[in-house]
Amino acid sequence: MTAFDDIAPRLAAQAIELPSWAFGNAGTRFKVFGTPGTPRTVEEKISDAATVHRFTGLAPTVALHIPWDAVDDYAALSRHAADEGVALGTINSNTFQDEDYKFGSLTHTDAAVRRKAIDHHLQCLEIMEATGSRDLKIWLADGTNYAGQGDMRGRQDRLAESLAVIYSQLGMEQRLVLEYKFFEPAFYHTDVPDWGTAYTQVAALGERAVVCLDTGHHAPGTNIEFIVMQLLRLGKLGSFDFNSRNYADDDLIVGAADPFQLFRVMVEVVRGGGLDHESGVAFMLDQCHNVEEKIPGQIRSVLNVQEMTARALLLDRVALTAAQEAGDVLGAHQILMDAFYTDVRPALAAWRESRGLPADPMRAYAASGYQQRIADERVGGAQASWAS
Ligand code: AFD
Ligand code: MN
Repeated sequence: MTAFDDIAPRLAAQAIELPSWAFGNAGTRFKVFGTPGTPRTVEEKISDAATVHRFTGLAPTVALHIPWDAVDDYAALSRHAADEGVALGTINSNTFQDEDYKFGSLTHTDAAVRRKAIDHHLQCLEIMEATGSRDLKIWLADGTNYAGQGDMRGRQDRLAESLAVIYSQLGMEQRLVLEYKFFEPAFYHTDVPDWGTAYTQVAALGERAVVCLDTGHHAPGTNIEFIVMQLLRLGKLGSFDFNSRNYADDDLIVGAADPFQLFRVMVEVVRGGGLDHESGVAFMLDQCHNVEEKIPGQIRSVLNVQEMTARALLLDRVALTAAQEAGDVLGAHQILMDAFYTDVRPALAAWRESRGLPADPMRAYAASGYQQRIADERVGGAQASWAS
């Protein structure tokens, strides 16, 4: 039986990247609610992300979204992040908010539009040179709303050509991370709808092209942990965008809607070597919280990932394999459930204290006064939102 002390070193190495856009206002097409203290600038977003790291020790890097987080001086922004105790991470492109991209970006029939979208990604690569980022994350809203609206095969071919141009400009230490999503904002077909398409496209590019698995981007009932297993087995799992969903791409706190699914995902991550540094797998959050406060929402999220990772690491794999090979259906299931039902919270709390962190980060943040301070200080200016 694995004891908590045996897994602590692996937990200590865990790093979860926060999205800058999680700290701005978010909402739905019906309403975006603001809250006092919401950042107005990317610097303030980074300060809030760093606060999550300060209370949890789990979130040392912050992903940027371009052009929302565009600045004139990325070296200065990197210094600000370092002063706050974090570093800049993944650069997320955006070809879903420009009028020219109404009918597609990298897949568009007009070569000039495709060129514009490609150039945006090349600008992101230049930013990555300044920030020292490894990953260029590409999520495309490209798709159609009606049968017959577009030639799906021609779009795949143009996508492959466009991605190849971007890939050819990657630095030797950089990666192209292609994210799939089965629908929204397109409602008939999406050009990168599933892991198979993402895999096909990145496999054609080369070894530094990998797949991002956003846990909210699957049809209901999808066995997500099977995709985790397969992409790890193929060496093409580049990153996670963690969140949880009840219905679609709800972008809720990861683990909140279905902690058992998060546990099963982490079991396959551990089994497939995804937790090892050399795997290169990045663990990012991609959440936009509409009604809950942003910073505690992110703290809850990273703690959920930590808790399910701990439970997955406690799984008795020797006993499980023996039961599986013996065809002991209920015994194997029981061994997995024993790990899932292990309440690791007391051990995690004591372990945090032993490392100079608050035993209960949520309670410590609430008592810190940070929320009230930013509400008092951040008066005026335009609060950042998902679209800026
Ligand atoms: C939206 C997309 C996708 C992407 C994110 C940041 O659905 O998940 O990763 O925006 O661009 O959530
Ligand atoms: Mn995502």
